[in-house]
Parts: sequence; structure tokens; C-alpha cells
Amino acid sequence: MSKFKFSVGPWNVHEGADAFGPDIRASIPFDYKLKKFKEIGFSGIQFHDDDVVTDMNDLTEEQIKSRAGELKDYLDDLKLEAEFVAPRLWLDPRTADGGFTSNSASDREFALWRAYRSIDIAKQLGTDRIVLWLAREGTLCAESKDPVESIDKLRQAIDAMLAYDPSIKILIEPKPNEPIDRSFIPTVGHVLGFANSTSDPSRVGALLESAHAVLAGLDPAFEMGYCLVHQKLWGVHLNDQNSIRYDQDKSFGVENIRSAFNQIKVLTDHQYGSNGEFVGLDVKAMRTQSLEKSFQHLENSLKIVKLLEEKVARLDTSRVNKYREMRNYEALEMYIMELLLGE
Ligand code: 3MF
Ligand code: MG
Ligand code: MG
Repeated sequence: MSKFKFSVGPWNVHEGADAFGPDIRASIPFDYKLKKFKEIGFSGIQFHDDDVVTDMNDLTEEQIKSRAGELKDYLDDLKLEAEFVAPRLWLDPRTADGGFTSNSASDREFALWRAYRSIDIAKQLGTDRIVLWLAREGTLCAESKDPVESIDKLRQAIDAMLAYDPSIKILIEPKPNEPIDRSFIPTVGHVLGFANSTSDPSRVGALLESAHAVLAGLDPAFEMGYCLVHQKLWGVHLNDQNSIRYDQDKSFGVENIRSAFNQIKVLTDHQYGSNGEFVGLDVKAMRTQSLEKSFQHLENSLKIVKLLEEKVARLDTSRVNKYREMRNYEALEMYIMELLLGE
């Protein structure tokens, strides 16, 4: 039994396209995904705005709200909760140069319209959490945007969202690069500093994705710790990443098992989840995977989290403390390795 409740987004089950090749698996219907998520052990669902209302750009505000309301009924039937809504600000041609930091005023207006609609959708789904993965808020050409002015544009957009609805919370999910070269908010340290410049820092926090920290050359467990000390770890995307390469979204723990253990340890030791937070996954199946096995990476990731929870529970803290007092970190490290390797 896990201490945590788990969430996942529909994009975790996908058709297998990558930057160099097209879809390789058939699409799995949205309602089937939701049922299957529930069956596997998820109780929360993460949504992009257009996962909820697919053709939202062509609809009025009222139509968008009523479509979101229909999904809420379906979630209630399945006993699933919406964790958050994230505006998908990277697909539309109007977000090619970024959303909130685009050099085009009308594109920035479009991005804000999507952000407001995401808030409307979130309220209909019964969540107050808005996630901003700032996908294209950065540069492909370093001189294309002034960093000071751009970060100020970002702040203005977030202030506008905070003012639009006084009950929402904004979780910024940082990533240092991909699809852009240089991100304006690359790490959770940046998120927390930036949060303090907004009109209501108490409503701006972080969502830490393991692989995004690895891409920044950092250890996700320590990035989580940094947020926890500020009471700003409001969401996580557990997954894994082999070093500083293309964005991989591998199953949790498959590359960096010791860091994965330390992620589960820091979350457990510091009562992550006690304010209702979900442990979210953000994992992608390999492109080689068959359609029938489209959910296997999710089952594997959950299993690895649970196995690591057992390891954390078995950790003898008095032994750890003894090694700390003796300053025998070689012995401490070996104890951890034996625990992980099943000795
Ligand atoms: C990209 C991501 C995103 C976000 C998602 C929700 C598509 O690396 O991690 O997944 O997690 O948009 O914020
Ligand atoms: Mg990611
Ligand atoms: Mg993510």
C-alpha cells in the first residue's frame, strides 16, 4: 500500500511520434484512457485545456465552460479527480515565438485568453490548480528577446491570471531547454525567486519534474527539498532521464535509481501529500512499444514508486544517524547500496 495518491495526464499514453518520425501507434480514445488510468491505480487526472475541450479556439467562453462541465460529470462517475489544468501554449502557430513572452502583442493576447479559459475549465472541473509549463517562454535566438523585459511580460501575465480569479494557485513547471534553447525560468530556484515578484507570492509555487531537473544538471531529490523547505512543492512529475540529452520522460527510476530512492525519501520524510497533493507521473512509452502495451510504462513507474516506498520504510534511521555521527559516509553509502540492491 502506498502513502500517496497518484495522478497522470492523458498525453502519457500516446501515438509514439518523435522529432524524427511520425505516429506509430493508433490513438486510444480519451474515455478509454481515463477508465484504464483508474483501473491501474490513479485517482487524479492532469489536463491540458484542450484535452478537456478539444476545439476550444473556435468556441465561446460559455460553450467552453459547459463542455468542461460535461467532463466533470464523467469524472465524478468514474470517481476521478482533476488535479490541474495547464494551457497548452506550444501547439498553435500563434505561440511559435512563445505565449506570454512573444514579441507579438496579439499572440500574447491569445496566450492570455487561453490562460483565462484554462482557469474557467479548472473551476468547472473542481480544481484551483493551474500548471504553467513555460514551453516556449525563452529564445531560439539569444538576441530575439530582452531577458529583463521578457520576464517582466511573464510577471504581468501571471499577475493578470491571479487577478482574474482570486482562488486559483499557479504551479510553474520549469524546464531549462527544449523546445527552446534558453528558458527564462529554467529551474525551481528561478520559480521561487520569480514568485516573489508577482502580486501574490502565496499563490505561486512549483511543480518539479524529475527529468527537467536532470536536464538542468541537478538532482531532482534536492530540487524537491529546496521547494519543500519553502512549502512550495505543490506538484511533481516523476519520471527519469539519461543525462543531458533530448527530453526522454522515461519510466520513474529506470536510469537513476539512487536519485529515485532519494526523491521518494524526501517526499516521504517531509509529508508531501499532506495538503492533498498528488504524486504525478509524466512518462512516455518508448516508440518501439506495441499498441497493446501502451500503459505498461505507467504500471512500471507505479510499481517502482511503491518498491522504493518499501525501501524507504525499511531504512534504519538509527543506523544512518550513527554513520552520520561517526562521519563514516563510505559506510553510509554502502548501507544505501545494499538496501537498494537487496542485500
Ligand atoms: C514537457 C512536460 C509537459 C508538461 C505538461 C503539463 C507535455 O516536458 O513536462 O508535458 O508536464 O504540459 O504541465
Ligand atoms: Mg517533461
Ligand atoms: Mg511535465
